[in-house]
Parts: sequence; C-alpha cells; structure tokens
Amino acid sequence: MKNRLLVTGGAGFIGSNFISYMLEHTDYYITNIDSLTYASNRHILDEFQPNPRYTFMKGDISKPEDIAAVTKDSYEWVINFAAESHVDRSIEDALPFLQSNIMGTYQLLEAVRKGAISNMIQISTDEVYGSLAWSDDAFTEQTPIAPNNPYSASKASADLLVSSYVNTHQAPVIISRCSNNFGPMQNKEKFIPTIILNAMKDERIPLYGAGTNMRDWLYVEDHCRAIFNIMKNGEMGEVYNIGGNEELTNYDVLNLILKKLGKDESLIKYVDDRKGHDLRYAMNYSKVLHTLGWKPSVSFEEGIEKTIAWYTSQKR
Ligand code: NAD
Ligand code: TDX
Repeated sequence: MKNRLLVTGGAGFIGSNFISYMLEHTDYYITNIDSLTYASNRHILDEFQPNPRYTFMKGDISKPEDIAAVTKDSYEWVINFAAESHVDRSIEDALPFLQSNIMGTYQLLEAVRKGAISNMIQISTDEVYGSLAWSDDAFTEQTPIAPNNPYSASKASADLLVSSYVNTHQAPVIISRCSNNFGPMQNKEKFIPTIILNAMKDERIPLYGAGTNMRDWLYVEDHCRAIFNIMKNGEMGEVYNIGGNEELTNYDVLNLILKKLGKDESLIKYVDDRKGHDLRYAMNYSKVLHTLGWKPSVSFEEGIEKTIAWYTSQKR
C-alpha cells in the first residue's frame, strides 16, 4: 500500500536513525520489524512508540512465519537494514550471519516477488568489493564483488541473490552500498563508539595491528538522506555507492577523537591485528552525485563532535 514503509532492523544503529529521519521528514507510516538481538537499541523503541505513524513488530526476517505475519499488511517499500553487522563476530561464528543476512534477504525477496511489497532497497556495504591497495582507485559500482571475511561474504551473497531476482523475476529492488557509518546509537562494539566510551572512562583503546588500515567515514544522517533520495529518484535494478569522502587511517581517527576529548595517546593500546583485516575501503559515489544530486554534507570532524555530544548525553 502506498505510503507504508517496512523497515527491517529498525532498532539497530542505522535503521533507528533512518526511522527518526523518515518520521521527521516524510509522512510515511512505518512498520519496524526487528528480532532485537544484542545489537538493538531497545530504548529507541519507547521513543518511537507514541508516534501514531509507527508500529513495531518483534520478528526475525529469516523466518517465513514472521515475514508472513508482517506482510499481512502490504507496503510500498521495504528497506532492509536487518543484519548481523560486526566483522569480528563473524570471524568467531559465521552462522548467524548466513542466517540473517542471506536467508533474511531471501525471505524479503520472496515477499517482493509475491507482491506483498512493491519496492525494496537492500542496504549493502563497501565491504562486498573487498580491499583496496594504497594506489587503487576507489570502488565504483562496476568493481567486482570480492569479499574477504564471513560478514562481507554474507552481504555479498545477499547482493548476488538480489541481482538474480532482478534478472530472473524483474524484482523491483535497488542495492545501495555505503561506507563506514558513524553517529548516535551505534553499538559499543564498533570502532568509534569504543574510542569515545573507553576514552571517557580513561580506559585504553585497542588499535588493531599498526593502525594504518583506512576506512571512509559517512555520518549516519547523510546516509539516511541518501536512502530517501534513492527511494524518490533511484532506478529499479540499479546499484548505488554512497561515500563520505573522508578517508582516514584508524590511527588518525583515534587521535582526532582523543584530541576532541582532551585525552592523550597513552590511552592507545596496540593489539593483534584482526584476521584477514581489509586494508582500505574508499567509495566513488559519482553516480549518486550525478543522477540523484546527493553528496555528503557533514564533515568527519563535525560528525564526530555531534557523535561525542550524543554519547556524552547518554552517560548516567
Ligand atoms: P546493527 O548491528 O547496529 O543493527 C542491526 C539490527 O538488525 C539490530 O537491531 C538487530 O536486532 C536486527 N537484526 C539482526 N538480525 C535480524 C533478523 N534476522 N531479523 C530481524 N532483525 C534482525 O547494524 P547497522 O550498523 O545498523 O547496519 C545496518 C545495515 O547496514 C546492515 O545491513 C549492515 O550490513 C549495513 N551497513 C552498515 C554499515 C556500518 O558502518 N554500520 C556500513 C555499511 C553497511
Ligand atoms: O577496537 C577496535 N579497534 C580497531 O582498530 C575495533 C572495533 C576496530 N578497529 C579497526 C578495524 C577496522 O579497520 O577499526 C576499523 C573499523 O572497524 P569496525 O568499526 O569494526 O568497522 P569495519 O570492520 O570497517 O566494518 C564497518 O563498516 C562496514 C561495519 O561494522 C560494517 O557493518 C560495514 O559493512
């Protein structure tokens, strides 16, 4: 049904920011289906609940009965954020990643194929392209898929499944691939929250390997705006890269945040490297720039100040 939006994983980091964004900037009626794993922000559900345009259903997108229950209503869109998202956990135990990220996407594609949902955006990641050498150009939408860890392999598998449904069934699905997000409501297991929360308590911050690995950082609200732009003007079957234009080494990220918090480098603790650690991600987002007119608007430094302010406000 027009004006009804199904958000999966809307209690997680990006999904909850997206729901806030959409409740504020649009008149969509939003249903959030989330299985409430360890990664979910349960307090945000209480904040959304009073809004008459918001409905929550606890459910697992990889379970056909949960998808059947939520698709008793029909939707104009599903935006699929639900996933196991932490690379380190996928190295310890890949199975939940295969279940949620691949089987979950499959169940949603089937719901789209059967007509319960009219359009879908699959939220993917730069990690499906693998790792760049220092001298390589940034990933484009034409860069071959070459994931290196169980998390990114599960996300790449889901993307391939989406492409197969687009090709075979003309399924109305778009894939968006974004770089590393940061901002309010990110789980403390991820790098930037780890830095902020540990530094606030004067606890040491683990820096993997030499700290020279590089990521491109995207402020989460810019990502939400990009997704809404894709909903408005994106073309079915297309892939869109979304980047932050902020390539930094992990050491530089850590150092900048320490400086903002008035802490010094003695808090850095060099630890063993992540197994199979991707060296560098960088996104060429000229397609969204030229076709949708989207570009990031929040610099890394400005985004970090907002993020620090949010984590500080959460301190009890
Ligand atoms: P997150 O781990 O913070 O949140 C994931 C949410 O999905 C949680 O609320 C969890 O309970 C829910 N969930 C997990 N499995 C589920 C299932 N089977 N059924 C229903 N709900 C389930 O993740 P995030 O960082 O917000 O990432 C959201 C999406 O964006 C993921 O698909 C991820 O691959 C992608 N992505 C994230 C980043 C990033 O930097 N965080 C970058 C690129 C792409
Ligand atoms: O304590 C840490 N110390 C450290 O040096 C942690 C948690 C991470 N790191 C390094 C590893 C990475 O090079 O920091 C970098 C960022 O790590 P993560 O926050 O775990 O993110 P990353 O592995 O880059 O993946 C993220 O971006 C792509 C998201 O978690 C994925 O869901 C997304 O697809």
